Parts: sequence; C-alpha cells; structure tokens
Amino acid sequence: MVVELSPLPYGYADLAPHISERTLSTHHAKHHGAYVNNTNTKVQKTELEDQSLENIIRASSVDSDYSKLDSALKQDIFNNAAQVFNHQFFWHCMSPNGGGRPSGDLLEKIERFFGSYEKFLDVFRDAAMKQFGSGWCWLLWNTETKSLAVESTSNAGTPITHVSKKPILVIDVWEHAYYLDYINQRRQFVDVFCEHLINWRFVAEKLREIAS
Ligand code: MN3
Repeated sequence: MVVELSPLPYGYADLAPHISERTLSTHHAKHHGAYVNNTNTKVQKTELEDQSLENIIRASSVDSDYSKLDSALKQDIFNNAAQVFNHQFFWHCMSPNGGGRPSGDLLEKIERFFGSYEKFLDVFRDAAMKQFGSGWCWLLWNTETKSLAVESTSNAGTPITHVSKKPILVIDVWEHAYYLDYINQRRQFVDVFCEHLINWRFVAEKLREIAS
C-alpha cells in the first residue's frame, strides 16, 4: 500500500486570516508532503511496504517489539509515518467555520472531566504552550479509564501507539505551523486555533465513534 498525501478538507486560502494561504500551502504540500514521500521511500523493500499507515506507525514505534528493521531505520520510519497520521488528523480538526463552543455529549463530557469549557481551554492552551520544542497537543478519550485527557507529544509522537488512547482533537505546535504568520508567538496561534478554527463537529464525531 502506498501512503498518499490526503487532500485538505478546505482550500489553501480558506483559513485566512487565521492561517495564511502561504502557511497552509507550505505546511500541507511541503511538510506533510515530504513526510508522505519519506514514508514511502523508507518502507520500500521492508515487510512494512504493504502495510496500512497505522500498522507502519505501530510496528516502528519505540514500544514495538518488531525487530526486522535496524533501529535507525525504525526510528526514521516512525518519525515520517507518525507525522503523516498526525497531519491528516490535524487538518480535519480545523474548519473555515470553526471555533465557537462544543455542544451536546461532547460539552457534557468536557464539563465532567475538566469542570467547565473554560477550564478545559486553560488546560489545553497551557499544555500546548508548555510542549518544549516541536510537538503536538491532543484531547483524547482513554478507553480504559473512560475519560477525556489532554496530553502533549514531542516531535512525531502520537497517541495511536497506545491502544487505549483515542485522539479526538489536536493542534500542531511545530514552528512550521505558525512561524510565517505569528513568528515566535505560539500563544497567538494557540488562541486563534481555539477561538476561530476548531472543528467541533469533527471532534464530536470522533468521540461518538469511540465513546458510545
Ligand atoms: Mn506540521
């Protein structure tokens, strides 16, 4: 199976002024695109060549006992494949009509596990800011503890290497996600993401798929 560059669910200019066309086109075509190409190149002639993206990620993660790759190649495959998944997921977490507040069961669970929507935002923004260097900040549903949690991951780290951690929302806090628009002001980008971009309909759909 060849890993493909999934199209954005909106146009390159559709998230402006919050994310510029230049940032979005570079981020999708160049960054996400490079992770796709690298994944396909690096799995060639390995047993992972015909696997699904999620199987490639799980087999190459540090916790995996898959031993048919040397450790440098394994890490390299993980970094690129996990970045493909993380970006695919991230694009769907945003919408030109995003922002506002969640509702229904999602809001009820956010209030139950964080106290209020405002408190959830504080926890999420704080985790996004405290992720040192490159990484991602997630809202996930833990199927073991049956609870919502905010967690950040470094570099290409992704919750899908843990069977019980099901992501429902993510923000990319690598500098390439915001530097052209906000220079070094990650906080502005995180605030704009929360206020104007989150696709709560997608988040609610993901939660319904796994937590019903
Ligand atoms: Mn990125």
